[in-house]
Amino acid sequence: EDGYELWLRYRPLQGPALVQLQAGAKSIVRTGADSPTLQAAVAELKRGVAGLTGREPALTSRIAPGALVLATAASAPAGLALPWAELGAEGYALRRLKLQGADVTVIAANSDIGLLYGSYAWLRAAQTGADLASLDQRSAPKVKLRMLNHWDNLDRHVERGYSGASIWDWWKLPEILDARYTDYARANASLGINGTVLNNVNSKADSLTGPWLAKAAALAGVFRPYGIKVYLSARFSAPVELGGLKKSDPLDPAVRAWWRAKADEIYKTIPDFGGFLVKANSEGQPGPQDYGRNHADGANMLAEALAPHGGVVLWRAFVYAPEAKDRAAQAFDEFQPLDGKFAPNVIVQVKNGAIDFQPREPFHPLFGATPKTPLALELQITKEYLGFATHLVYMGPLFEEVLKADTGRGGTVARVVDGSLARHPLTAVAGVANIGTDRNWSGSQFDQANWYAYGRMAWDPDLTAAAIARDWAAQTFSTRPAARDAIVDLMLASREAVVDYMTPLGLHHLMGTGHHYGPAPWVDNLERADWNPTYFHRAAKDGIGFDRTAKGSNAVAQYAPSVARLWADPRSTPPELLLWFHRLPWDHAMPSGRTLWAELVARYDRGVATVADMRRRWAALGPHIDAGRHAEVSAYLAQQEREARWWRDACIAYFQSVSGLSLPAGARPPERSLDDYKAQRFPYAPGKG
Ligand code: BDP
Repeated sequence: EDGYELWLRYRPLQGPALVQLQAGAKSIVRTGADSPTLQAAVAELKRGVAGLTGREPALTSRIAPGALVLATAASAPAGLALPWAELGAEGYALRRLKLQGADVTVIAANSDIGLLYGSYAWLRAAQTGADLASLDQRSAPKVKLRMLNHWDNLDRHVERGYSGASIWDWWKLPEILDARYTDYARANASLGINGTVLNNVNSKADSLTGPWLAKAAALAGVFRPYGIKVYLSARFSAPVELGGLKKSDPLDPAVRAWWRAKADEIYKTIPDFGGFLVKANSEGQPGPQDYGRNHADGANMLAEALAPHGGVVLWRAFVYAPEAKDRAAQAFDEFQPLDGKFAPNVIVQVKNGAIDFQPREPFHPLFGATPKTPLALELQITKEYLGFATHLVYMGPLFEEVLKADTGRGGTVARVVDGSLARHPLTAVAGVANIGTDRNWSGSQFDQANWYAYGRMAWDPDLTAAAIARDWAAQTFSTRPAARDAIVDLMLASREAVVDYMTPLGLHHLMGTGHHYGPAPWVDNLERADWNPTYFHRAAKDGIGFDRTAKGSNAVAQYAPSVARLWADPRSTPPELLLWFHRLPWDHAMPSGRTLWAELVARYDRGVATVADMRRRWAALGPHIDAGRHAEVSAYLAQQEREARWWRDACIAYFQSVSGLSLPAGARPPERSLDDYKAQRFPYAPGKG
């Protein structure tokens, strides 16, 4: 096995699970009219059952014992009573029941796409050992737009991509449709992902020209049966670059007319086009502020162009200027005052934390602070700051941590994002994809789990990382409970490990310049202060940490009072976030009884030890995993352990050099000198912009 099949492997079941499945999937009955989406559902059920039992069920129209019956509310056979209204437009019910005297399994929904989602859910139940004889499940997505954001350039380089080139073979499109596009759609539909932004947020205007729209339309055609809409990142200055206008001022009528005409053209080519994602006035991208306008002016102009067609604008809040006194505070300062100023088809897309996809950040203070504006949560599935594809880090716990965070403004981040807190009908979640041309799609076997966990949580933000890991491990590696549970334990330990060996105790952005892979806490000479690790950790002889209390930048005051009160005081700040909010002396007493310095060293050590332990646990799983994938993961873990040590040693050597303190008793001295670590250069690291 090489991982290409992802979690849709459908390997033969054994024992009682096999007997049960054989009895419950003898035939497939379609009650409604045929459609490409239904064909996809039937094809997947056939493929899945054939793989799991060795026998492909036939498609018939006769309800007989052991049938799998696909029924929509409109096509439901007589006698089928279900809580249809609760399933909504995309939800499904799976139920074992008696229909016209026959014992059958019903996959029910209000729409064909609901039936497709239900088919995947039923196959998942079959693969993960659910009791099919008493099946009774119901699920509807809590978030409306469940999106992947591809940071794919038109030359197929993927910004922050660690799994090969872009899977969009632009040069050969629109004529040549790679079979991967269909497998991509299947994988996403199996999770409920229903939107994909094809191109990088650092975008080129070319993607909005006729030839490129034709390519996007070809992809949209492949994805349509799977319920996935295509979106594009729009370059704000396109009216100048493509339209020959003098400026792209959002209040200029000529500019507005250009975008309206562009939207009309797009919808002629792609009738169900989703809309635009925009990175504006961020890291050098053009935007409304170039003309003295604000983000709402810019977003609303695009929203006006898309509105007649039902399109939406996802406007990113990832902004920070060199002059800001605290990079973490700027997005809130710029966007919170605009609450209520955005058009109804605009969603502001906010990263999970206020800095930048770090191994750990407190939730972004904008969540809950803009009740009149729907906010999308942007997560980064590709592990730019968490060891690329080589380090095994299961991000489920990171996603869960932010979704469960209580904003102090009436609910958790999940309740902000799913719109229930402020009653927004338009809601979205976005994940920066980790997908590329590698056979295993994600650069490593375990990085598939991050795509999977993202999709499952986008559908249901209340799922736990542990439950998702169980499903994924069973579908991907082994249905034997002991093996599955051992894999899950290893996965669940991995996120805290990376925090420990990279940036413990609330430290952040200590990564090497540009590539963001290895440690470089010493860097202090970049063009912008807020790109320097020294800006973020502020370590010196007298202490370490970024003071975001009233004595410092006061960014903590952007949180709701109940949260701000806790985090403004080092005694009530959880150790995990301590140095994010506070600058403290090295001998500050920690809850563990250690000094801050000793605690820092202990956490770095713990991170390395956890990776060593993950390696041992994986080695013990050898007999349960196919040799190819087992060996591949083992090799990656060996590299991860070596690099966890590198992180630990380089950071400790550096912090020791500024603190002047000796190592706590018994701690292992760094393997090499600080100068050695500093001298390392990585000019050809993958994924840079
Ligand atoms: C940063 C990445 C950069 C992205 C940027 C963004 O390093 O490549 O363009 O985020 O989100 O973390 O726009």
